Amino acid sequence: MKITGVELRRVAMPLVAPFRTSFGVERTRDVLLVRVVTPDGEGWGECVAPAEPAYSSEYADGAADVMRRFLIPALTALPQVDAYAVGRTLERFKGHRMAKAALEAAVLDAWLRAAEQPLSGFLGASRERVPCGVSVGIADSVPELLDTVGRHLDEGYVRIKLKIEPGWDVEPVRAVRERFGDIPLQVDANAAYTPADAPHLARLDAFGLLLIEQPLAHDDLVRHAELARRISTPICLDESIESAEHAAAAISLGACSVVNIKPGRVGGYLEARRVHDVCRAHGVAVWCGGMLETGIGRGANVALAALPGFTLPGDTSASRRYFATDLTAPFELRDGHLDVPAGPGIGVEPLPDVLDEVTTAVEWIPA
Ligand code: OSB
Ligand code: MG
Repeated sequence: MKITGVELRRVAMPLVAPFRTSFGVERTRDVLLVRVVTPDGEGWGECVAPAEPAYSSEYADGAADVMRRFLIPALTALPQVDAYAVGRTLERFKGHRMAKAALEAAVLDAWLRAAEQPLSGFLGASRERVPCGVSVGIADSVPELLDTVGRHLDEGYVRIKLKIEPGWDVEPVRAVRERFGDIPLQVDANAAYTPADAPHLARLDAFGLLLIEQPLAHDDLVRHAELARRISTPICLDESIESAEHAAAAISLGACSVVNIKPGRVGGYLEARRVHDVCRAHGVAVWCGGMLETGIGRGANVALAALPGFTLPGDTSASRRYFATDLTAPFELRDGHLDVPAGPGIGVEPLPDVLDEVTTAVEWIPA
């Protein structure tokens, strides 16, 4: 397969409600989509880099820049490309994992469509539907939070994740436990705490949480390991794990006992599968994280979440939790689960009318 050219497309996707975390508030997703065109067909990828470099160092304009300057020319120069060639070819460029992941996803989609194979089967999925959790942002008040959580439980979500930060942690967790009892509950700090907060974080031990996600800085595996010895809530890493090597290091240090896998954060679905394999070999549970994806990224995430090591519900929520109108046919929750797309490639494609309506910019980069 030879690449004819790559389209970079920006779409503005208003969220149904603002999403607040310890690192900022998101109201509209400004998504960078990648369309890879080949003589054998085309493929789509979604770049999860947010508008601002506040979750990690990547941001959408930066991802578009590194793609058009370096990554895309390296790929279009290849006489032949397949999904494995993408990572190999781009390896000499440091970092920029979200940008690389989006290109690899689009090539994977085109390549698997040409071979008429679904992504789930290619990755080694063992299920046709996946259980879904929902990530609940920091609220303005506890009553408002309880309303939101109650609504999600009524919709059928099988696990609730609360975003926390200093000043919004023990109180909301206690309120959710008191109102909703023994539901599967976990929290995500997005690196908002320091090692000095260990005694405070130990107060969460009383609530029987499934896990606490990324309490400390992304580059501090050693002190996550120290914290793990001081609290009984299992530590899950998100921002700290950018590759299978990071996962192996974190496990051998005792820095985590659970890993959140986001394909964008680790540089693509092939590396995401390697992270899964390393964790599974060590008996470390994994689950599929999310970055408020449209249906394009969601379809691929749901395929990944169907692998056998994904033993905890993911942040793979239904389309309507994010958008009034998704880019693809909507993903709908049935009995707390999403169906894994069965069609070739990622199994979904943008609806042309919706795509036209939300597009803010298009750029064609020929080979
Ligand atoms: O830390 O998991 C995170 C969204 C954007 C950036 C980081 C995170 C999140 C979420 C939402 O928690 C997950 C989702 O529903 O897509
Ligand atoms: Mg997280």
